[in-house]
Amino acid sequence: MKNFKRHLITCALPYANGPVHIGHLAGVYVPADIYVRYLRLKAEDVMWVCGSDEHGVPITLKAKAEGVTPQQIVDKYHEIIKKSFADFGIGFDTYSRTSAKIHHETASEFFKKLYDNNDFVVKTNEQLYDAEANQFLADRYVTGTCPHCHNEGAYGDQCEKCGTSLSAMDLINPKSAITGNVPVLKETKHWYLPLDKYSDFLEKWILEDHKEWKSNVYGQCKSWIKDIGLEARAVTRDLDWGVPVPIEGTEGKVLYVWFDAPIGYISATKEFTPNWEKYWKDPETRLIHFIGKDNIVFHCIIFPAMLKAEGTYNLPDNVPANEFLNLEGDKISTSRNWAVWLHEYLVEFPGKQDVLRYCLTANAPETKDNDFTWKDFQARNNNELVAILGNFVNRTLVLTHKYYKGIVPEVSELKQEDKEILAQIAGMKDRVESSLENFRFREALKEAMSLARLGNKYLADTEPWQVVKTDEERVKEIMYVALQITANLAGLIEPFLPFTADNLLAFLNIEKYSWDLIGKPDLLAAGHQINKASLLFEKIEDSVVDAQVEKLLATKKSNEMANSKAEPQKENINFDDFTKMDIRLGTILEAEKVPKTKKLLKLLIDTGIDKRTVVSGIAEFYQPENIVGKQVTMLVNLAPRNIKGIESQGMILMAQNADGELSFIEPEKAFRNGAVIS
Ligand code: B3M
Ligand code: ZN
Repeated sequence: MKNFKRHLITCALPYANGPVHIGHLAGVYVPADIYVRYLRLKAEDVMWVCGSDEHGVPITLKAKAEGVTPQQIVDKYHEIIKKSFADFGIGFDTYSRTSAKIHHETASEFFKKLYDNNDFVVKTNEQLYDAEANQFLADRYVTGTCPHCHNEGAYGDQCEKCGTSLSAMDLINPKSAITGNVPVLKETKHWYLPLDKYSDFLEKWILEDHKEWKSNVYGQCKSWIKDIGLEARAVTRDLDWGVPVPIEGTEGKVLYVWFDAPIGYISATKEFTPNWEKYWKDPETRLIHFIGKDNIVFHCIIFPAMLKAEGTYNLPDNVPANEFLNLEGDKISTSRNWAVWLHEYLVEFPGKQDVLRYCLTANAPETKDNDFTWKDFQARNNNELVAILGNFVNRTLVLTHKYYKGIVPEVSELKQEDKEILAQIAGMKDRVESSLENFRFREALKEAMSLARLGNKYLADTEPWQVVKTDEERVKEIMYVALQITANLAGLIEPFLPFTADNLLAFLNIEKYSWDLIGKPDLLAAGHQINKASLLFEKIEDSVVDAQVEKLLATKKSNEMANSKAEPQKENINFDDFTKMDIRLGTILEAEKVPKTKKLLKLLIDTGIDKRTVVSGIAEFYQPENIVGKQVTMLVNLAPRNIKGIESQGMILMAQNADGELSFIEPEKAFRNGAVIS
């Protein structure tokens, strides 16, 4: 690999139409943060930029739904997102936003330059138009049936079910998301970036020169270039929210959000430092984009084609995109509220940022989609952070206070076996480093944790708490070694667990030190005084994670209720048919299970007319002892039927949900038994 002088790291700009969740962290921001922290510890010249993506249709739709302006939406979420990142220690050099003036200027200039160069092609064609709303239906303004998987809720830019990227005209039975109307066709003029012209360049640049890219990224690029084929892409839209097209006579048109958003990386850098050009234009700078897999085509194909056309910028050297993180077996979704929101997590688990960072890294969707479960979260906390890392550090610090009043003991020559233990640290550091250089963060974390495992095993093998009874000199050596391991741990875990590393440095009473010191067997000098310590991690009880699972189940339930479709209506009947049915209120007097059946209860009902027996298939949903005294709705003139040898004289009316669950229909006021329902 080429040796670069400096690094420019970007992270996908999150849409400011909702808060950020664990999927964002795991896919993009935690790996990037680990990488940047590592570079900073190495004292590299690094610039890390991000910001909110404040344009695009989802934002205008959200504003419409809430009855506010798009600006109000982005103002609100920009702050929430920015705070969540800061709270989790995601330390961008700058977090900007694409509604900023400097961004509008930068994106306009960029477009103008390509326009003046004749890099675009202009096309006039028919597009979907909502005549009532007086608006073209770009992207998510239109929904319909996906031509590939027949999902009825596909959007004009993408089908979320099968992942295919679509154009609005591909949809079957398109409908306006504004009025629900069937759109009409209307001519409009747009500017297109002719990606086909860049196909040869992209093929060489990616498929030949960047074979080192992650296989999921390389594979997707290959499929775009070789199988799907590159076509001209419209870079303007008929919308009133975005960067206005900087050409005369284009009122009502803005730049396509995916044209302006990646330029946001440039404007953020420009806003941050007057020296921005060295990060973007000096070939000695290494540009790396951290993104999720749905952004690959934009960062590996479209943005590079834009940069190539513009001509003065560097191209990315790597794009380490991750796959998706699921939550308890289901795709994370903002609209279905199926997510663990960062701002909510912090309220429920205050101070436990590193526990989440740890789980998301240990379980990162690096090569395939992965699942976050609360049980795994608990297990990793209790069995790894508490039992391995926390336990080792705690034992070392407590014993140092107990035996030496917190002073690192003086030792003469270390034993060979101790030297060998300490010598292992440098090897671990090298392996962490090489994993990080290859964007293998799970592997890197595992290797860093192996230092804590080593420390734990060392204490278990040497048993200073036993040896102290017989050989005080030996205990000094053991504690000296354990303390050196602890100090090294503070450095090695910093990229992954920055809050824990800070605590540990404070316990050890030392300043943050640079990466090249890690691996040294004498980081803490004899005679150094350490501070009082507390526990780094605490156990998470079953009840705590159970409550989180319950919360998700409640979400699932309410989604199902919201989404389940009513059955189609039955054929019409006339009024006489209806009046033949005698429906009354009655009260359950007795209830018992019908032996040898799973579903049946035998009920005695006071119908107001008489007391009679009814067999009802509700045993899976109601316990006999809980329903005595309940008032129910009952069809009393249903001809008696024999069920399991019992004569059932009528039928209790029940409501049924999509899962087949049954519910009594109770009157809103307690009327007398026998009251007629009509
Ligand atoms: N806002 C899409 C996303 O959040 C988009 C990323 C832009 S990066 C330039 O998935
Ligand atoms: Zn589909």
